[in-house]
Amino acid sequence: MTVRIEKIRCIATAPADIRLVVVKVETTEPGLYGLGCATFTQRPLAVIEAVESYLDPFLRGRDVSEIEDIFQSSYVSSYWRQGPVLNNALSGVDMALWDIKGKRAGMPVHDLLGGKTRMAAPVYVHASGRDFAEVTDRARALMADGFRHVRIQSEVPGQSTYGTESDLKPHEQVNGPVSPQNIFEPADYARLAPRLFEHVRSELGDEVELLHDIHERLPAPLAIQLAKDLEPYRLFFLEDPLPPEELTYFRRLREASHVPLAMGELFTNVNEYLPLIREQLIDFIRVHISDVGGLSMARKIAALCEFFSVRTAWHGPGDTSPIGHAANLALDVSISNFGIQEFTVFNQATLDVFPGCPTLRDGMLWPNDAPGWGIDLDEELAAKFPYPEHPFNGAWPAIRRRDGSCVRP
Ligand code: GCO
Ligand code: MG
Repeated sequence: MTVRIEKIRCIATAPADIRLVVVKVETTEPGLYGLGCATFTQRPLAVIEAVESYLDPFLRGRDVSEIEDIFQSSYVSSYWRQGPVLNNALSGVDMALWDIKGKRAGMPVHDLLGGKTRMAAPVYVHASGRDFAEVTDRARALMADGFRHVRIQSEVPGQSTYGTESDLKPHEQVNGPVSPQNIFEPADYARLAPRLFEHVRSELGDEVELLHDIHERLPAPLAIQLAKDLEPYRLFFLEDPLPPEELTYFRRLREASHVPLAMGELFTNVNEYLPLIREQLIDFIRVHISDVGGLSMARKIAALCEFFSVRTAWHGPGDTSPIGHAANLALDVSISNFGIQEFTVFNQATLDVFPGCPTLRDGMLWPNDAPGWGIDLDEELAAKFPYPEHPFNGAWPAIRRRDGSCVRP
């Protein structure tokens, strides 16, 4: 019997104080529903509006089995397309439909995708600190916990440095003159980062895999200089060296340095990642799966990358719901060109709100074998973690240079 979409709605929750958006697709079959990640933490209310005011009326009554056609028809239903708001809305529905398909088939999503190519996905986690010694200590503690891949970031003294405690918090509204809270000077950071790597390598040896995220904060010539300066330290990868606005510069970066490059958490449009993959200008694709439109889109990207020897490193920050992490993981364990998985450890409240989360053991993330994502959402509990108070609903305040000009991103 045909099972149809009855209603599509959003659940807004913040069990780790980070705004998450989860889409629930309810069906005509009693008790059968699917969950999808639609988290765009800087603009969550816009995504909720896109889902509930546009996709819900557009898709009610559709046969839940037709995932690809639902994706294609929703995608063009706005005529203008491929931005983060609409892609996240699409992703919420798309992942929920994969969840439903898995539940109907009695299979986990990784089985629907062809079955396991590995038991679990090695992950990298973050070690950051105020100075080199603190970063080293934290990395050492993570290694003792079984992690073999660690991203290291150190604070530029007196500046707001990405990936460290000093980074401007979303709730800190700094609109006045530059201050230690919001200042960032790219050249100071670009001089510091190689010294951090020299220190950490000499302390921790060669076996641990080290990663680093520039977070698009450097003008292109400085990004090239940093990529060259980091070469002696054998990085697993250097992440997001340039912003999406400067993709034409990748060719020069590639010619100048052999550091493995990972790129793409900000990508939303196929014409951003396609040239980089086709020309083998990057080594790892790290799009945020909900920002490119969901699992249907990401699995095509993974397949495309396989033929160009580009490996995956799906974006896995705290602003990904456990459903989004499960989608990352379903691909990780079912494709051949998996590279590494970024992971942010779930806090207890998240584990309680989302029963069935994948588990972490021996530096790897292990999927469960329950049908669909194998993850549920306790709506009553989720309601106990509303979005925290915030002057502009999660949007980021500006980071500025000494002269007051705005730094990307
Ligand atoms: C990462 C990312 C995140 C992003 C965040 C934006 O590599 O994990 O850079 O820290 O900044 O996901 O909302
Ligand atoms: Mg990043």
